[in-house]
Amino acid sequence: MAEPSRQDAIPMPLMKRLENDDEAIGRAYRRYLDYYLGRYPGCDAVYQYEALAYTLRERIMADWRRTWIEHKKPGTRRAYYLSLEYLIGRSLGNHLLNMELEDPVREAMSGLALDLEEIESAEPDAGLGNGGLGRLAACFLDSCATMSLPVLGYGMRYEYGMFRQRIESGCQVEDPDHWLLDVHPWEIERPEYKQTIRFGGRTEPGRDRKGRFTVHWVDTEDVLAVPYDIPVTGYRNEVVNTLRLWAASATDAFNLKEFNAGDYADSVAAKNQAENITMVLYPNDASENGKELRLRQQYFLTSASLQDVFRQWGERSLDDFAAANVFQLNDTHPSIAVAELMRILLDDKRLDWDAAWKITTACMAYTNHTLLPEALERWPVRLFERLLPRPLEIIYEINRRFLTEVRSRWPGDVARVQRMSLIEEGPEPQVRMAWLAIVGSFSVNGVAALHSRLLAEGLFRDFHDMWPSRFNNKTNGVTPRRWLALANPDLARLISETIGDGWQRDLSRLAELKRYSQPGHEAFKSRWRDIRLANKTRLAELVREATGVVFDPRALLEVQVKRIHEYKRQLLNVLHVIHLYDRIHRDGPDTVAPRAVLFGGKAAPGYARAKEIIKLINNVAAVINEDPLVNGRLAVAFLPDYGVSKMMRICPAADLSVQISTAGKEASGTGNMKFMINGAITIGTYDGANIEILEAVGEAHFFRFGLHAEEVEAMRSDYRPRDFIEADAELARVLHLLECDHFSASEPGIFHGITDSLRSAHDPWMTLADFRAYADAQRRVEALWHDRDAWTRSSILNTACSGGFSADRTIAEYNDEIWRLEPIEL
Ligand code: 26W
Repeated sequence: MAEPSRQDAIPMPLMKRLENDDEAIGRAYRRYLDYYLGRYPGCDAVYQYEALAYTLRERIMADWRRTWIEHKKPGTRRAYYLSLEYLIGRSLGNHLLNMELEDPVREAMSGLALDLEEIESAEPDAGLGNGGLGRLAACFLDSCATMSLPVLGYGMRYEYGMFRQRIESGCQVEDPDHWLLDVHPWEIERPEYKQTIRFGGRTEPGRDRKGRFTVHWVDTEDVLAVPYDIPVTGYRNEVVNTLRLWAASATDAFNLKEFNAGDYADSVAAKNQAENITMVLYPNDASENGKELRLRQQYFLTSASLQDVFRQWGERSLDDFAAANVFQLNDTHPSIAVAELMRILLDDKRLDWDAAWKITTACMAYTNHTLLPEALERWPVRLFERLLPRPLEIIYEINRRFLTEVRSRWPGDVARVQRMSLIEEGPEPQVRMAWLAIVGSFSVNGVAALHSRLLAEGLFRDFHDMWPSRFNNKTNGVTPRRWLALANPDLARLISETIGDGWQRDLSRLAELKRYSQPGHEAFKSRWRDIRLANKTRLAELVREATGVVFDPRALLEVQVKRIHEYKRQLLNVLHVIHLYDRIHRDGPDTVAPRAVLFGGKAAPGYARAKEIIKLINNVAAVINEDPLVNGRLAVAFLPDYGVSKMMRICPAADLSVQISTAGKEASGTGNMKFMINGAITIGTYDGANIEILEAVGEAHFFRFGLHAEEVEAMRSDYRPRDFIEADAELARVLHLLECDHFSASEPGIFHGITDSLRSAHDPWMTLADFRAYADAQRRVEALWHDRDAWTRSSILNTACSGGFSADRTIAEYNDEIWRLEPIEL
């Protein structure tokens, strides 16, 4: 039992807000630099950034405390976002925007002859995520704070975030991202709230004094979880929510045992093993690799967070717990929360099973982010048994009771029972984490309309049969603060001058821009184009510095940036690029519209094919960029180390957003939304949120192509790529160029693995089936590009119709239908 701490006994006093004028800010900055950091004005930019961050942080404190006091009020229902990933990026500019401090800070800095932009770029990206799922978590926190919702983020304080990517001889090379090495001024360590997390050991059944059955989990190896709080400011509403990240630390008891045995070195080694838990983010985004350390991470986050919630709950009656707390599980990664909440209620709080289960299933909600079977988490029962014997027992009991229910609903349906069991039988029995999440939650959602429908009809069908009302859709969204106001300040200013402010909190107001796409608004359109051209010029500089490739800012800029994966079909894009190159050689350079094609994205280090795709892109780029006949009509670049800050430079510049996954495979996509909001037009398949983007902007302003999800599945059993090649001489030539080593003259044969997979009847991504449709759609792109006014009109309409893709809309739906929180009033 936690002893009541002193700080809970004394009420938290309100704090005075600090002065926000440029003089006060300048003084505070110098105080931090000189007296706290011991640096002087000519120091490294990173210390200037650090001093400015502290200056800002102290200006966040008073609001942070006021928000916390509201969250702590006994009647306040709160939600907890449990996620192994938060892809935050930089924070300084975001806080400046939210707190309306851009002007005084810029002034204060220029008073010291410092450049704010330069200082901002010294901040390292907090890259605690792989891709879409992690960035979504960060966008959601931003929206929750902006909407004054009492939501706490719980996550992991990885020492090393997503690896840094370099390109060497066309290949990806990974460097560790030791982001905490320099400075991390945003976090506040709170060791007073540490928790103990148990692993291993065994369970001991017994009876308590009242004769009730008990289980003790004993002989465990314990690890400490130490929380670090990061402020999440709302947009101009004085709300500051909290992201609480856990770091692993060895317990003293653990060390002492070894130390007393006289083995100092072993004790240090054991300490390392404990602290390894939060050492590194796993860089896989689509296939789980079954590593023990990963399961340790999942349980560590989940147990620490749940215990932290109970610490705050204190001795209040558990009858009110479910009315006051709701947990949103970001994919199955934290789904062990179902068993852990049961464990706490049964073993620590001494509730009986039915009472505990009632609370658990009233508190948990699960979001699925992928249909790919290889991404579905399963853990070997044997591993579970060794690492988490008590939670496993609880899972067995959940399963026993659940299957009894299935059997009574469908008597004799043995196959159904096998399909639905939380334990997959076989030579190596496995725990199915998605099933655990569904059984233990009152809400299960997908992240776009198509995805949610496919879940209900496919992967989760049996569960949908059983509990149809549990399933729902929450189409993803992105925060317009970061992705428009911050990333594209010139466009943001034009929008505010045209329709007024307010769109930052109510993105549907962008619809007022529609009329400016009509004839008669030539001044607006020409400003729109000028801003986009300036953004493209800036991006071209970045591309040239990073790759040496020269992009003409006036060329059509086509962008595909996202994790490298076969289902996302970067290969289809490459095939088309080769086709453009072939057209230039056959018909002459003047027959194609001038284009710049930008790729970016990381490959999971163990995903060999994804790495080959990066190599292919770089080889194709090298040949095309060097070809004198091409002469700049077509330029291709792979921008290394794609991440949040790179995207903030990229999405305001793109003309064409490439979203070409095999239909039915991309759960939602969120990059597609960032491009749309900034006025790019999408070329895309009928997949994920593309469908909703198309519906919002209209067929005329979206280049749709390719098979639908149903057509893909119908064709799969009889997919004959040869037929497509034989029917399409242009496709045949593209494949020939690849196979005759035109792009691999000094490394013959290196791309045969890729071309063989494209030619295979078993290619799961059916890339060649969509080639012709894609090339035709790209012809439509060219035609529209030649009509400058029509393109501008479509571009404006894309922004104007993007209001529904604000994360604020998504969070409003989560709140109305799942969380049911009241906004706090300050
Ligand atoms: C177990 C390893 C692992 C790690 C991460 C498996 C799967 C994941 C994520 C589900 C990958 C991911 O980021 N999914 C993306 O989530 C986005 C936010 O909902 C969607 O927009 C993307 O379509 C989806 O691919």
